[in-house]
Formats: sequence, structure tokens, C-alpha cells
Amino acid sequence: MKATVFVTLLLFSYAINAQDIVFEKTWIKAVPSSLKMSAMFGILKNKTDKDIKLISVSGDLAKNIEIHNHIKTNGVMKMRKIPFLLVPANSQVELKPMHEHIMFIGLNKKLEMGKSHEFVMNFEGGKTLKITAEVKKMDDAHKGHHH
Ligand SMILES: [Cu+2]
Repeated sequence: MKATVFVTLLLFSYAINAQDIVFEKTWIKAVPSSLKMSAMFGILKNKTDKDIKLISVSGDLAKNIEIHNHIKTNGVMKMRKIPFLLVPANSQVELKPMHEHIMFIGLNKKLEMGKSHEFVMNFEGGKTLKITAEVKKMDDAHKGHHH
């Protein structure tokens, strides 16, 4: 019995290490159902020795899914669409509120707390990454996640 568990764990960790691009600690911000916009956050890790560029995210949660950033203009933080998100070789970018995020415009579904949604991240060069993210309240998502 013990040996079986050990072997299973080994296989599991191998599968994780085999992935050179991962999107971790993903979450989608819960919003009132009257609001047709939300955003997705997480940590995008690039374990390869080449820079990667996230160019789009596909999914059926919203009519438009865009990559956004917040930029200070005349002292006011405003979000705007960016053509890609660069993650340098062997590093990571944290998508978080008031920084880079994946924007959902025109939600097709109600965001139910605790429910997961699937997406595909598309990178320059044709690489794709299937991801899932759970709907959470902003405070919950930040618990146990202090820097
Ligand atoms: Cu945005």
C-alpha cells in the first residue's frame, strides 16, 4: 500500500516538472451578476530558457477576452489592452488586481462562487496551455498568499 502511494506521488511530480509553462494560483474575480465584466489573475511561470509571449486567451466565459495592464496616466490608474504579455526566460509574471490581468468583457455566464472555468492560453509560436480558474472573492484569493 505504501509503495503504491509513493509511486503515484513520483509520477505526479514528474508530470508537473514536465510542464515548462504553468499558470498557478489562478482565480476569477466574483462580481455582481449585473456587472458583465470580470478579470482573471494568477502567476504565469516560464521555466524555459526562452522568453515567451502570451498573445491571447480563448474560452467561452466572455464575448471578448483581452490582456490588460494598468498604466498611470495623469495620476490616474487606468487599464488598457496590451497586445501581449511577455514572460522572460526562467521567470514569472504575477497577474493581480491593478496590474496585468486577463479581462472578460461581456460575460456569457453568471460567475458562481467556487465554480471553475476552462481556458486556453495561446503563446507566440503556436504553443498553447490549457488552464482552469475558480471564481473567488477578492479577499479569499489573497488569503495565504502574502508576500
Ligand atoms: Cu481590464
